[in-house]
Amino acid sequence: MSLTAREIADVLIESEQSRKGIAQFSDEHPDIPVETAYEAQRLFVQSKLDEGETFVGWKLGLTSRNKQQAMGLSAPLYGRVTSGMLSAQGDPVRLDRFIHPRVESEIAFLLARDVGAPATITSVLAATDVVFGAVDVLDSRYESFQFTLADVVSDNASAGAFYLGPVARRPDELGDLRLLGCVVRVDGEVAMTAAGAAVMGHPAASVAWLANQLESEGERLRAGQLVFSGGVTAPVPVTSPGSVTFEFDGLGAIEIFGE
Ligand code: OOG
Ligand code: MG
Repeated sequence: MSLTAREIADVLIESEQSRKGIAQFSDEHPDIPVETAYEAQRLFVQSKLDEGETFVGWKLGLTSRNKQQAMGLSAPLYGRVTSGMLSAQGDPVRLDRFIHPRVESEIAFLLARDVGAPATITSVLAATDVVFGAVDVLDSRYESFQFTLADVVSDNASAGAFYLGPVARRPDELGDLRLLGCVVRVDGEVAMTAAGAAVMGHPAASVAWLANQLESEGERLRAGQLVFSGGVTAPVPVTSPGSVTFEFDGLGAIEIFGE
């Protein structure tokens, strides 16, 4: 018997609330269609909106080879971001609020205008108000932190929390986003380095992919929405004690610590 989107969403909602990891749905149900998974994601996120959170935007997943290799999946996907996921600078990642959090660097776009299809790097940049360096705190509800595309789509692209960096700049002030460098330090030591081009050749290409994808589903990327364009670097587990610092060229630094 195949699972319905409602059944999948209810298991994920319970897992997130109880902070208990679950087995991947694909273990028993390898054929869940991706459309069912997106509907499960919508219901999972709707449960947060029903509790008073607001919808703030989108997150892209698996848009860089660094991420695709780390997770063993090659197709991009999207998830939804709500107000309760936004953390303030200096807030610790509370280890008792998550199952097994990991952090990764991202480039975030705040849109000044809607982005219709066909979207391109140029149309995304023209519609962008400002760009931030950002951190995606992933927390897969799957106990193994492994998943198929349908599993991770249902699980809202492992969304846990997000941090925006201290500096917001217009794309034309930043220069070429492909060359925007990011240095990741774990406990002070340089652990990874990458540049914006790691994300689909240009981070705005990932936002364009999302705009085109949403339009094909009868939705639209809207003015005022925030878009996290996907991990530039591979994820790093959050520990206590321990710190992970993300330095972005021209966009400041974000320091993450577990507590
Ligand atoms: C899935 C979510 C992917 C990204 O930026 O690639 C993602 C995961 O890696 O858990 O957020
Ligand atoms: Mg991410």
